[in-house]
Amino acid sequence: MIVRTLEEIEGTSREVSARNNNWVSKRFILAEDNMGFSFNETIIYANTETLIWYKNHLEAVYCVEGEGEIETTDDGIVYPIKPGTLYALDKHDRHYLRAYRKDLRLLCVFNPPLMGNEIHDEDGSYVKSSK
Ligand code: 9YT
Repeated sequence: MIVRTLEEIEGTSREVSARNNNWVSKRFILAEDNMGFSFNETIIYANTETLIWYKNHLEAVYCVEGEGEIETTDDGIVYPIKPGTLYALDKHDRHYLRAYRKDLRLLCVFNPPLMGNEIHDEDGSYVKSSK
């Protein structure tokens, strides 16, 4: 059984910030936990826009706080995000993630699981994990 709290994660290597400081991710479950997925709480800071393209991962995202939108770059469709909304990047969809005037608090599941130290590279992806 694994039991972890936010307080235990904050200030450790499981708390990872974006290079541009658009987000912080608290990584509850990682590849090393051998669950087959990873599970994070991510705060997307208010009034930010982040280009994301997970070429090597699938991600499901559930919003529990805040308001924002995603815009898929292939077709320009904008999907509003508010508490209770889930989106799943089942086609490795390249997209902009925007938080409006309040921080977005998102619960994120990745398959394959994150190793732990991933931050977005210049095109918004994470490198392929070795697991
Ligand atoms: C929603 C999203 O992908 N935000 C970027 C951070 C990512 N969730 C992570 O690494 O935890």
